[in-house]
Amino acid sequence: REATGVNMGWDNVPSTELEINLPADGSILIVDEQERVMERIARALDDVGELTFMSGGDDVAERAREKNFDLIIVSLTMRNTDGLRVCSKLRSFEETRHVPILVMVDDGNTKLLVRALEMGVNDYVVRPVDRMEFLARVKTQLRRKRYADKLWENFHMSMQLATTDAVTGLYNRHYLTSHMETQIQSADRKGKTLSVLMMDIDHFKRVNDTQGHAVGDRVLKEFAMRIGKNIRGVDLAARYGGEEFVVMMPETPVDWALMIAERLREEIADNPFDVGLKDGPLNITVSIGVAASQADETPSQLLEVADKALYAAKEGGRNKVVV
Ligand code: GH3
Ligand code: MG
Ligand code: MG
Ligand code: MG
Repeated sequence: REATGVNMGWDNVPSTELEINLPADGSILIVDEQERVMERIARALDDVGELTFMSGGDDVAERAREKNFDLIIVSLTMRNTDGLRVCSKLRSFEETRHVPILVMVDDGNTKLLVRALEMGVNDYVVRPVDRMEFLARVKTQLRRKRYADKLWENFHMSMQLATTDAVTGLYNRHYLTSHMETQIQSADRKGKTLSVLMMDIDHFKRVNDTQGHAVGDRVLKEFAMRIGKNIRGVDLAARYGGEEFVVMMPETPVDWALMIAERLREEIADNPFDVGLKDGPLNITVSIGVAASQADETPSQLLEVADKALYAAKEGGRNKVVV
């Protein structure tokens, strides 16, 4: 899980109807040194999920880092403190920090229990364990884990919607300009140039008018793919407007950017777009304006220079690159 400013700690997940309705099953890791106890747990949790047993030690946390368990049950005994050590390790790794932990503790061993709770374990049962209570607590933890996973997934999805364009999968304009600001500053500091390409598909309205909007969308998708194939991993491609795209190229002198723009223009003009039309592939061309950053420039100033160059490319007859 990536670190974010949002606290997705499942302890803060409210009990809601949604949570109640979620299925209470999942993969459970059980850490106990006594075979007899393990057998009893296996019987109690028979229908609840996929069970894995380990007898303790440092491999426990390593194993949990590899496999995404939904719950880890750890036995704390008076005999050794290995269980506590396991809990502490689980809480220290990024991959296992959010996995719920349920500890089993001997009656009267409050000291050990308090230490475990302070470490951030989520729930406990006291030995001798009541089977029904145990089952109920396990199911609650599994349900809450499901709910937390769901929230996390939704959060990621909305983050993605906020940064990318649904038609092309490229970054959106807002994401581009917010990153460009820091990129220009970083280029200034290093004494390098940030270059941008501003492109606009030529006569795109004709595509829509003659082939329909759906085909137009397919052209936009294919166009985005062509961009992706012609830029480096460090470059950032964004859909800037309807049929306008911008590529931001860090640490790129303007003549390199010009070369890449020319290569892209040519590739598009020479290879018609196969968008599933029975008349065959469509001829598409693009006009591109190139600009390089100056010290203290804002993203909108830089983009305006690129836009002027793009306008000149259109005026010059389209299917051209102008710097
Ligand atoms: P030019 O060569 O001057 O750029 O001509 P053009 O026809 O490409 O330019 P214009 O700006 O007049 O038209 C752009 C068209 O892009 C108009 C609009 O309907 C279309 N368009 C904008 N966004 C979308 C979209 O998401 N899907 C589709 N299919 N069309 C879009
Ligand atoms: Mg346009
Ligand atoms: Mg236009
Ligand atoms: Mg256009």
